[in-house]
Amino acid sequence: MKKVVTIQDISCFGKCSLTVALPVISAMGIETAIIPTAVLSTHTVFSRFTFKDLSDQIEPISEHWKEEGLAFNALYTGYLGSFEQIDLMKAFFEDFGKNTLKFVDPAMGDNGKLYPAFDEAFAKHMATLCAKADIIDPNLTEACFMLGTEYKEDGEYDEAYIKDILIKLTDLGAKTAILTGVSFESDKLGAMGYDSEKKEFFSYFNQKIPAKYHGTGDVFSSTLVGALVNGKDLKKAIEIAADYTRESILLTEADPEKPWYGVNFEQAIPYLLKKLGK
Ligand code: PXL
Repeated sequence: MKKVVTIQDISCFGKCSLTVALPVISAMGIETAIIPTAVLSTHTVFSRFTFKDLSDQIEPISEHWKEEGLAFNALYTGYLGSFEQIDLMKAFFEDFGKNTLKFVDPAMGDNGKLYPAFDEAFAKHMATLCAKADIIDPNLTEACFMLGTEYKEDGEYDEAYIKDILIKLTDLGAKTAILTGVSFESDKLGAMGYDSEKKEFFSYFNQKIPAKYHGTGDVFSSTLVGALVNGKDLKKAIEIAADYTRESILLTEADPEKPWYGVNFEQAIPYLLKKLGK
């Protein structure tokens, strides 16, 4: 059985990070190990969330795993809470990253703003972890903060702006960069990527739903990792991830209670497995 390890916080309520990655990757038929970096009562967009840092557990867990000789088909990092955790991830990549997909989702912000816990210096430090990855998938906000580039809203940018950002992202050191939440036409949304080894751009767009929900980046990244580990090529994996994320948003919009804090990825799992050919 293929094995992924994902390293991010556990927000006990709110549907993001590990409470998305664990069920989604498991549903895709992959054993999913985790290292929780922190425990929060909710994600940080709720007010008054509790926060217990678990950074001091990362090294002992990884030391134990080294003694056990564990190995993974992919290492996937998401939301990280401190400079120290970013450095711990670099060490983890050194220890477990040989001949293994190293995937970094530099989850730090959206809609032109960083999440409450972060500032520009943190984004610059996250860029140093992106440098060690095979694939990174920031949204435009995260990319702009990491690069110190001007952020533009949908409708204000063109393909040349996105391509320039993609090249600069791979110049940080990652082989492939994928920008999520890209929209060149008002009714289309998707992702554009750049493979710096093949010097090739690629993209996938689907019908845009005019709604913003929390945790969609985590649904997208988890699905992308799951699809890649299932042997899909990058373009197909992006299509699966984008369509599953869209389906999760559609189901959320159809829910009379319409939670604002996360998407209905759970009831879209049959759709995901069909797309995956399972
Ligand atoms: O969805 C990204 C995410 C993950 N973890 C925590 C968050 C967020 C976004 O706000 O607050 C704790």
